[in-house]
Amino acid sequence: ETQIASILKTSELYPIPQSIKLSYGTAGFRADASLLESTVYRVGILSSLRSLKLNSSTVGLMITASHNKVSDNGVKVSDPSGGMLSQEWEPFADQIANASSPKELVSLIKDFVEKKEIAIEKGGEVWLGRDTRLSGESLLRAAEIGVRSVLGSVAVDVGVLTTPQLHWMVRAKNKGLNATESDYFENLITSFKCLIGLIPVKLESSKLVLDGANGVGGLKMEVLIRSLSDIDVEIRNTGRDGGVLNEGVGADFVQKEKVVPLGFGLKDVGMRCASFDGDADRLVYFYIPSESCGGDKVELLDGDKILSLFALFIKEQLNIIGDEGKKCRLGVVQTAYANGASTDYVKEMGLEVVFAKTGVKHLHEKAEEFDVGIYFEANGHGTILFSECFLSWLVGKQKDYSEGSDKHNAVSRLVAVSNLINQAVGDALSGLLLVEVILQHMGWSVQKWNELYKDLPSKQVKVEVPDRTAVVTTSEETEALKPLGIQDAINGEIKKYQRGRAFIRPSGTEDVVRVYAEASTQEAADSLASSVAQLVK
Ligand code: 16G
Ligand code: ZN
Repeated sequence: ETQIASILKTSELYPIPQSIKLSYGTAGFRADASLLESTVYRVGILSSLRSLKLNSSTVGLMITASHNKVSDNGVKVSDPSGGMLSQEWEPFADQIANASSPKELVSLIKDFVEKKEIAIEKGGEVWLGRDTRLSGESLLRAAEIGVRSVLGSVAVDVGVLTTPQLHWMVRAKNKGLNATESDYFENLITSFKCLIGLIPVKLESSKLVLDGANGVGGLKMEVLIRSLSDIDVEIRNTGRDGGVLNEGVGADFVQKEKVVPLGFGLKDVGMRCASFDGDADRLVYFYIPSESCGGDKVELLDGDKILSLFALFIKEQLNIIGDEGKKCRLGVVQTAYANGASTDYVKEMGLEVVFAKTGVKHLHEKAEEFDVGIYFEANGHGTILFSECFLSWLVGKQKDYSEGSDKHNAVSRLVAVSNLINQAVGDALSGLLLVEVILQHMGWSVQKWNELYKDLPSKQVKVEVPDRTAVVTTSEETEALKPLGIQDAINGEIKKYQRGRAFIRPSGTEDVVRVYAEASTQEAADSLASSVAQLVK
């Protein structure tokens, strides 16, 4: 009874705004920041319950709207594993976020607690992080009040962080490891240095120019590079020079528009450049090919290219280990958005490729089925997962092989990669360090890396429709099952183009249907995209 009173009382502080319908969607709630206090408060309650359900393990609550505009904000939950909130709990998240009165809220919670047999006595623990958005401060207070309104639960403000830092810290905490932000940095520094130390022929490395999207990632990178030699990074768009978060900058902008972010131009022709998104869970690389292109078009190295580089490096180490290394099931997970040329490339390397629905939680799940599973979305979100079993095999081999032998070095590299790469979730900081060390290992420039394969020209458009749920796709989103007949019509268009491929899917984050098309020339891809868009209208 006191529990119910507690929630009734705090929920009066956070009335739900009129006329807003929220959905947890692909990766949490997002809306104009001014509308979100009641939502974040309620997600605070959910996080406490999630912690309680899992024996008071630590749960993470992140306040960010990622690559979206600065006036937006959002909230998402990290499960104790460091992965995304279990999808089983998403409907409950939707229900309570939309509950129209304190009474309805309390009754939904009561039913859920009974159904899931959650014991409220012990108290849960929730770690709260936020990105650099100013609206994050008051939203964080709302989250704290939500967490604490579940009696006995504690809220820990872990400050301004990247999304992947919070996921990493939650994962480490629940594994009983050191889990502060400085432990995160320490871990990156140690494993990076280890990989650098294992480079066979070390050349002088060239400068990298980083676009921090005027967000949290650039700031954290500044801290990180203070402790790193062997890498020369110039960071632009830190947000301190008056730039606005995600406005004309960042990984999402560069990947979608294929033009340079603000602060980059002719002076950077040929330089190796990279962009983070607003909460630093996405990474893309690019370079400006030549002055003759006007200095604003970029050659993009997207998530698919990063994935290909990682796959190549890991495969090389397994080959060095020899027959025993070949037993490792190395696989790749992509989405329908992956450039067809990248899929061909990893298949030719002899790797297994599987497809997942858009959204990190779907890729992550499929990558867990391999000994080493590499997943990436073309937009730059991805990571590498090592199975426990394979990792302990590697650690055992480190003892068997003699120190300094090729096999010992290869095994040590793989162990270091497993520490460097964030296994909770895709992480722009750790991904960047891994790209940098692999390029140094290979002795490659960004241009050389780009030549692994040539992207097929592609085009994306969005179509506004009265009801996007009318479009239903197969589980891999490569084909539309509904509206009836539309897939046949799409296939009819595809047939007209050399290397043509196209699909439609309802967005998980916006009220639109997305169209993707690729073909052998840019003109053909554009034209295929527009004819498919016509079919959707
Ligand atoms: C979310 C997803 C991203 C996905 C995008 C698709 C996470 C952390 N983020 O931003 O991976 O690519 O949604 O958006 O899962 P869409 O459904 O609107 O195309
Ligand atoms: Zn993001």
